[in-house]
Amino acid sequence: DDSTPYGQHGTLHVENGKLTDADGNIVQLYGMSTHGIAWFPQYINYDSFRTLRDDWNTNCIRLAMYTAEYGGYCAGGDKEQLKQLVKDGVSYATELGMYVIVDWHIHEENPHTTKTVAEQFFKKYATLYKDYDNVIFEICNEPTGVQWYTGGNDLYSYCKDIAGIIRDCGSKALIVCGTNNWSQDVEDVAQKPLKDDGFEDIMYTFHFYSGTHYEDKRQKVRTAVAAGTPIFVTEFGICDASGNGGYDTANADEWIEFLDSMNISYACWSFCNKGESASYLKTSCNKTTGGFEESDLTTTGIWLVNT
Ligand code: IDC
Repeated sequence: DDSTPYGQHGTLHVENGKLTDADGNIVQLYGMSTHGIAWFPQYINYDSFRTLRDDWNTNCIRLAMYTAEYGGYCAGGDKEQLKQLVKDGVSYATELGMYVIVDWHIHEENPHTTKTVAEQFFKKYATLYKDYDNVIFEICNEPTGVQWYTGGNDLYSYCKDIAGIIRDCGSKALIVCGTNNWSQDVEDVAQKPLKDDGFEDIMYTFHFYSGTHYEDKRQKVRTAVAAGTPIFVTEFGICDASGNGGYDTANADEWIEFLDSMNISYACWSFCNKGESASYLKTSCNKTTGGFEESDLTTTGIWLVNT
């Protein structure tokens, strides 16, 4: 069906450091990230995703599943509920022909800590979705305290092992690897990219919040891109890095222009009504299935619609 994003672009690949579609044309994904699905499950529904696709002109949705915090998959969260939300989210996105990122939302920790659980998780979902070309696996949102490459228990070894499991299950899905320091040290990947081990269709993530991150961080991205590292901004915000505080929309515009100039894909944090700057919806907005009006939206929501 040519009218949907997946219908138009089909299977994604990485070629010469860029994301390409089934015809080999460079493609950019842009869209939305949920907040933690454990805390805001109500936005995972067909009509809300259709609104994001049709009214907000996006082609991708990221399902953020925290691992460590209370309610997280490895921290007392209701695993059955979380798995059901992932399945529901993937199935609505698939029906709508949208790309969908399954995000193992490591937050401020070394992913090796919960690697065994991650292995089981990705084994299950890589097998289940091996014929779903619209599914993207993000295998560690924001690692900290672990270098990309040391030759030991580094991020590279984590990513290589998880990517190996995903491929062994028969999945050719696009895989997005986290980078050290809240997914900012993206320039380090060039020392040892997974493609040198024969892996295909692997990208690396860089995250920014425009109220906190400026030109020096853009320089990191430029350095990485110049080295041939394929980048996907799976999360950004237009406020400060706490998810709250002041906005910098002028810097956000500069970031988007910068990413567009390099065909880098991006997803904005976050689709919920929590009382913080990053949320698209005001806390007073109880709509969860679309029909959002300007009065329902925060500065983030309005900026995103306009962008
Ligand atoms: C924030 C949420 C906030 C929550 C906090 C801790 O906005 O409501 O209390 O996490 O769970 C990230 C992370 C993302 C953060 C976001 C804003 O990936 O989980 O969400 N942020 O701080 N990296 C940089 C900023």
